[in-house]
Amino acid sequence: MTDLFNNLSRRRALLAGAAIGGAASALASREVRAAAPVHRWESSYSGGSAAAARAPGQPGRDYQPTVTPGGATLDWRIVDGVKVYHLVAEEVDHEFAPGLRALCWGYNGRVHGPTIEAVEGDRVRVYVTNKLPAPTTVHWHGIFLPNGMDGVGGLNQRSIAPGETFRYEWTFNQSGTFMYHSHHDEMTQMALGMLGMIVVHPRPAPPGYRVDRDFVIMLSEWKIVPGARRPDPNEMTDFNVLTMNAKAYPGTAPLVCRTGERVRIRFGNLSAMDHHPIHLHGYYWKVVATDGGPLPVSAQWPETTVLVPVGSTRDVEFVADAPGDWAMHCHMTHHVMNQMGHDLPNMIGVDARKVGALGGRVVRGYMPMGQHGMGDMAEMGMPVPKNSIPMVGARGPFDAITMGGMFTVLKVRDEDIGDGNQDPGWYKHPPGTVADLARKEDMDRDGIQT
Ligand SMILES: [Cu+2]
Repeated sequence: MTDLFNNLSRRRALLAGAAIGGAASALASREVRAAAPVHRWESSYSGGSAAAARAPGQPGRDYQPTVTPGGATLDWRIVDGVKVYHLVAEEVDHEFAPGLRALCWGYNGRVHGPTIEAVEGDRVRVYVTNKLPAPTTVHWHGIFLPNGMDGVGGLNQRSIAPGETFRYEWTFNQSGTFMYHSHHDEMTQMALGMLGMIVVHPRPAPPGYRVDRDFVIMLSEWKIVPGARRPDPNEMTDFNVLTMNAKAYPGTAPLVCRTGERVRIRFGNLSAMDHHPIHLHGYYWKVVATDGGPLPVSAQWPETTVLVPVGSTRDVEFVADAPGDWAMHCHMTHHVMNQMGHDLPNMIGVDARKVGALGGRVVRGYMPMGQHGMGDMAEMGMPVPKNSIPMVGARGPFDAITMGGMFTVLKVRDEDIGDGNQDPGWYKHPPGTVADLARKEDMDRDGIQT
């Protein structure tokens, strides 16, 4: 018993010593790291000084700029070797898709805010002006910075009152895909759209880092009651507008690239409650990084669907070697619907025409589920209430595309696509490569009886 007690005491003493020693050595290593180049795999503290900063990274020379389809990249200017950015938090009348607008909260006239792009070693100063009627802050998700720059209202700073401008400043001592968002009244402000992406390019770029197309996509979810002017931040489960860069299909921008190009897509997810498994048709990609940094090559894994959990980023890479129009979407089927009412009665197999007429007399604009499913609605071009979008459906090159929400198209073309910012239209399939009515002689030959 005494031995056991002694052992425990000694163990506690050892642990205590280890903790003190550990803290001291951690501090020491931080100082060493401040002077030496930081290894990309290690955590590092950028410190409050500009000592570790390098000359501001320049597009073209130090990095290939990213593209945020349907969005934008934040402008900056250099003042005395520091990259200066300005975010203005404000109300924005935002279009999610043709026919659906809502008064959201965003940055610089956009929902979501523009992508902040920088290079490892950049000293950055971000001014945040609050033009909202409520206090706000900005948190820089995944970024190593001095604690007082972390942006958690009340904990790291006082909140930015309406009309005030705050200054945030740090040195990027890491590279990767990160995010920013309000960290004051998070539930309300994030549900209204106060999110954005951050991309920090490595310097120097390691072998294989440069790609031909580097896309940035923020995933989020909203509750917008058909006809309402504002998203409802109180919703916890029943989201009805699912977006990529705050656009719902058919409002999403396509990803355009040329056959053979190397492509990276950086996904971030700041949805309130849902993770999104994003699936690309026609390819597999490699998951190469998270918001914790790049994965060693030996740890990268191939997938056709990458799960992007809430509060995370995932970078995927592939070679776009197959021309065509390839669907890319969240694989949760309710996340590719628009303004779906989830308390609809199940009408599969029911003659919906009679019920629809009855319902229309009681509730104006009543829309039952189709007798054969939701595809009926896309086919019929169902009328929808003012300021709302059909649950499914956009016109495709063949007939209705019965998907909405978190859906877009990767358009890979053999021909010149310019800077890739123009939609090249629908893919023109080589003759004989499109699924179509089976010919009788083929079915006879193959023993297919119908
Ligand atoms: Cu989803």
